[in-house]
Amino acid sequence: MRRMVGITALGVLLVVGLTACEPQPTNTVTRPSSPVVTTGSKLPSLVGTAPGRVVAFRHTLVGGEATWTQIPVQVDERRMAAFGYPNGDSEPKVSGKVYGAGNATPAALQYADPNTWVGADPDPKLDADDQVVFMAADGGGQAGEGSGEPTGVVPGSGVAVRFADPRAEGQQGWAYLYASTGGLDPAAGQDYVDYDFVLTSGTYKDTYHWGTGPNPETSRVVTPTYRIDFTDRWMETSWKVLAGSATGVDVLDGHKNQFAPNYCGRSNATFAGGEGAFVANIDGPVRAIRSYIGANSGPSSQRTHLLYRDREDVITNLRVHAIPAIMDFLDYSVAAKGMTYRSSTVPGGVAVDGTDDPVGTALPTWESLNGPQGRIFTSNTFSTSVPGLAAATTEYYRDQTTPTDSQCWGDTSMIGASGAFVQKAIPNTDPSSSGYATVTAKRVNLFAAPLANPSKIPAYAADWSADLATPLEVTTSDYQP
Ligand SMILES: [Ca+2]
Ligand SMILES: [Ca+2]
Ligand SMILES: [Ca+2]
Ligand SMILES: [Ca+2]
Repeated sequence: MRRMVGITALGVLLVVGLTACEPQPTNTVTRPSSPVVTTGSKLPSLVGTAPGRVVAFRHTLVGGEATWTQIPVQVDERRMAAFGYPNGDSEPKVSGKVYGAGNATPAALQYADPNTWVGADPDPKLDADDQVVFMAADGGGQAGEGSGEPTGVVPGSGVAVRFADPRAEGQQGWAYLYASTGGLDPAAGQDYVDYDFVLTSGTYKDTYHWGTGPNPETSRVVTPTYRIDFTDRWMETSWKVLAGSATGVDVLDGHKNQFAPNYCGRSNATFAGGEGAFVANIDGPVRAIRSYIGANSGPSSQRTHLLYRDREDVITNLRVHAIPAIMDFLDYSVAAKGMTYRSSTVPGGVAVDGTDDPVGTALPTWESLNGPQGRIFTSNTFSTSVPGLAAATTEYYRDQTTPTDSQCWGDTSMIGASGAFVQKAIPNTDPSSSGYATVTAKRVNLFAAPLANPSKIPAYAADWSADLATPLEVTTSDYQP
């Protein structure tokens, strides 16, 4: 059809060009764990649509016939909110400040949540700063001329979202976002992630202790691939890989932060024991979001967990006065014994067995644990305005049944403990002081079935971490059927 139009209306010369531009019929991006995240600012024709009416489709040719299939999509609304400060649990609270109280403080763009003091987005429709997310693997090919539109949508409201892999020439896919007429579920009958936020004390707004913790939780995220448990803000204490033949035991002691090895004056336990507040707890079909602030004298320091079907992204925004150094590492549990630790600097691997190993201090680009318990890839990167931070960051590694360094919290051993030690004084990062620096850490954890041939892990993990460093390129355009 498209070629005939070209010949009739535009002449023979254009036929070659149009043939070269034939719509690509399938999604050729091979990043199954990657989300595609865009914002309302790139979807102007959908701005003003109720989030519950934003739906998505893939287009594929089946036997030459255009076929539209609905795919899960999620709108996560965002709003500006002041951080505030906890003036006391009984202090009257207002929406629009993360702590619900406190005098004038800086504001930041936050995920909106009517069940926290951040509150609902003042604009209840899709607006420029709201995020729209679907999984790259759910995309399809490009809908060519004559493909028509899916049923159940507002005619002419479609936006083509193209996502391309900058590491693989020509690998690209598409999804089509639409406003529905009201009869379609944006989840498309799917639910990739299940998040239960459970405070032991009761409902958040009624029972949280903003001024002084702890605030115990039995919260957890479950997907077909993994389960993660959280026992408080900053306390991520259980990882179970559920994919394939993984045994499903809890291999994690904790995701840990300290100023330095063997120094427990500040740790996740003291963060949870100090002041703090939740930003958002969101459980959608595509991802869950768990975001909170408050780490002792950094009351606005923030951690946001973005939990997808196969992967957890942990974003940490340091907002604190000058500190001497910082660590971010994973301490595994005795149940991780029998796994093999590998990294970009130790690709051959060492045994996770409670006996120390010759792992150097060069910071790796990826780390991995693999064994009958499951497979974990992790990537830990920092973006910062502090000069020389990367050069001063080294690998911290301990595999000791009886550790020489204090545990600070958790169990009594350090099993395959591995991560980053920023051995550099960090200037003030608190935006309530002028002239502040920025430090943002991003740790991405991928969970998967045990790999039958673990010698392939270095190649797989290197490719995965290179993908993380080179995100999909996302472009949007109005779709004219
Ligand atoms: Ca908004
Ligand atoms: Ca909105
Ligand atoms: Ca060992
Ligand atoms: Ca431990």
